[in-house]
Amino acid sequence: MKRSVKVSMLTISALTGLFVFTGLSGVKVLSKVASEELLTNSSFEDPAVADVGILNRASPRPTGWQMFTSGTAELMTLAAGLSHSGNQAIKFVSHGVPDFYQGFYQAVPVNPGETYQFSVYAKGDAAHPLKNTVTGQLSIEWHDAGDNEIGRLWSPAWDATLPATQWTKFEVVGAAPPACAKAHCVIVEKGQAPPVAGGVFLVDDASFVKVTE
Ligand SMILES: [Ca+2]
Repeated sequence: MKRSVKVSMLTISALTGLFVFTGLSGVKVLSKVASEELLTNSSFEDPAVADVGILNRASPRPTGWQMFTSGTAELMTLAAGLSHSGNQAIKFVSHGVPDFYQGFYQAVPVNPGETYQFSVYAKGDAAHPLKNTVTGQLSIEWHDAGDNEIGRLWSPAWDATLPATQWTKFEVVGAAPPACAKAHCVIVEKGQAPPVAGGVFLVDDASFVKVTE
């Protein structure tokens, strides 16, 4: 009698174990879907460059990303050997021109009402620190099907206090508004007055993912 009870307890326990295991496995699959990377070339490894960190304006642009500037030269380049992961990062070098800006963006299809997170890792350069008004920042610009901007979210900015000895993660999270068709994931450097030329920061491992509750 006693023995039979014990066996049936074990059976229940085994079934419970199986149920938990299946549940965990289900959660794992869900979280994998939720964190699917929506950016192309998010680690800036394509194309591979031989540059070892010295600014080279002739260096190729990163595949999948669009560059923009306020009219100044593009002081942004793929840099090898200075990465957060892989071998390459993007190196931004500041201008001394008041109100300059320069950056990269990638356009990604999104669904209205869904929440998305855009993040990057950034790092300073001890030999070429950012000075005065020079900052870096992320934004998500929501666009409708006609490519009109219908909203914009900003991450915290980084400035002269950005650590040069470790990578710091920056992120911005928000829901795509009604009628939204695309998100522009923007990494920008800005300087008001007076910015100081020659300050450097690196950016690597950009990520744009759908966030599930
Ligand atoms: Ca990389």
